[in-house]
Amino acid sequence: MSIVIISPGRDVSSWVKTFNKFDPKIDIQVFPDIRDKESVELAILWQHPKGILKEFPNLKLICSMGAGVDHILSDSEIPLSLPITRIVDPGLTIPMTNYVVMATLNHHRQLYRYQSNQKKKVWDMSDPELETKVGVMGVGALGGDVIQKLKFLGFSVFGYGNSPKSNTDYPYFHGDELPQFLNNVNLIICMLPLTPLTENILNLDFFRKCNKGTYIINVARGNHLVEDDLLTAIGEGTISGAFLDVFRKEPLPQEHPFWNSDKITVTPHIASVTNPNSAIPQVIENYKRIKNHKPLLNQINQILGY
Ligand code: OXD
Repeated sequence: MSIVIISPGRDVSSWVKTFNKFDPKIDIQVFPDIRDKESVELAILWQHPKGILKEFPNLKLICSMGAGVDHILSDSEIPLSLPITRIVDPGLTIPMTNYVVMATLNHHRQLYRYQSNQKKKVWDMSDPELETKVGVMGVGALGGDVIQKLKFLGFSVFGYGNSPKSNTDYPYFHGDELPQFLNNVNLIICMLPLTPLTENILNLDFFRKCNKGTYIINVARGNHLVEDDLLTAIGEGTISGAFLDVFRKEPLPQEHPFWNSDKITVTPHIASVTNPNSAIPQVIENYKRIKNHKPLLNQINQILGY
């Protein structure tokens, strides 16, 4: 009985060490050095080679190494009968919220304007706060925390998601209520799961429905954003700028226009990085649960895609 970690190109030695620390009896194999495919019952994945899971005939559970599962669901050869879990962990949630709060405050308090004024030795006290009404798209574990912390800081916050929700302590819109949601906000934080419904959602048509000068923060997936459309929308003034942590192609290619845009801030997909120490206990717990036929923690719905 063993666990396989498949995450090509990523150093997973800290994962192996941490598994050993929590439970030295668990046998861990790391792709591509697989000793015994038959013994593998649990696969931990990040950007695995598509189709590879059929090489493990006794697989019972798939775990994402992170919060997102789009990288797993894009493998059409994964049977629907195989349960998939994701990581939900304060070690992911708190850094994500801190990142989003930083990006929101930078925009609201115009840090860039003061940095540029300092270089020019300009003392300009006008308009020290931009009126900021925040819209959070995706109100799950991560988005929900962002909403509460931004509300605590005094922002007006609106939520948007796929399904109806009642009893939220913030105005919530769903499905085709997108235009009403956009009407209320001028800073949009994309925290949606990537599914066929949300892919390319941040496109020119979307931007043109936004209030003029809306600011975009994307910490979800690069494929939510049509990158050329963002540049067009910034060029025409519909969108004032963007703070982006995720891109269609990562690392962001050297020749990409985002690097040189003074309206776009680029960070290298670091908003929230899974910490094996806080994430592995739930993987071990699920490993035990699957053996004992108990309900799993943080299992996703393969049809909904999150
Ligand atoms: C994740 C990520 O899904 O790091 O956790 O993007």
